[in-house]
Amino acid sequence: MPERPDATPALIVIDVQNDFCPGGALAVPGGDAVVAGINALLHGAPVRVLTQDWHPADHASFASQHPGRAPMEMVDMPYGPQVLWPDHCVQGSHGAAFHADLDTDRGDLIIRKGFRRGIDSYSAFFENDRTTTTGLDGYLRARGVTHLTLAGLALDFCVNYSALDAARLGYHVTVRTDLCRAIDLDGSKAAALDAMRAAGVVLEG
Ligand code: VGL
Ligand code: ZN
Repeated sequence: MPERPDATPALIVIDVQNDFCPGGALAVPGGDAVVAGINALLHGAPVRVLTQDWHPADHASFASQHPGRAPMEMVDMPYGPQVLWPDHCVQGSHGAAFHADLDTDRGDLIIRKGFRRGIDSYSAFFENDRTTTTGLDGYLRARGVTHLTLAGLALDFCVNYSALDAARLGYHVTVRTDLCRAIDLDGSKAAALDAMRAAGVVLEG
């Protein structure tokens, strides 16, 4: 993406939802600790996007849909390997709602993802087939956005995939690691940090 003199930065807040916070169905350790810092960022950013993991109750990423399989096991989907998760962020449920203290009123746009039964969507930009778009790239381009700051949950899944896609799309990407928390499944946190660094993502915090 060409550099513009009026380069507009956007804040992308990833999946700060009840199910990823302590007590939730797919709780990320310390997930709720990011809320206050993200609220502070929301007050300063010119463009503010929130993402919301938003699955039908029979979503194919749920272990409950695969008889004999348990959460955190891997399966092969038509689009590649997929972790099986506990049921989480079911559309309209309390678990899918944003953390009550997150200042969602500050958001310009909410991108919901993972709403197609057969395909998971970690990234804010593309579903896990890496080609089905969420529409976010078009929105950001239309608003002249060139620089992104990402924060939220989980560092090693949705933040990581979003940051890698954003870098691939040509955005300048900063991840506020102090305002993220990781699931850390089989070394996934270290792998995510390495992958983001290798893609030119700036890790801050
Ligand atoms: C996420 C696993 C499944 C995330 C979403 O927000 O990182 N992780 N769905
Ligand atoms: Zn999910």
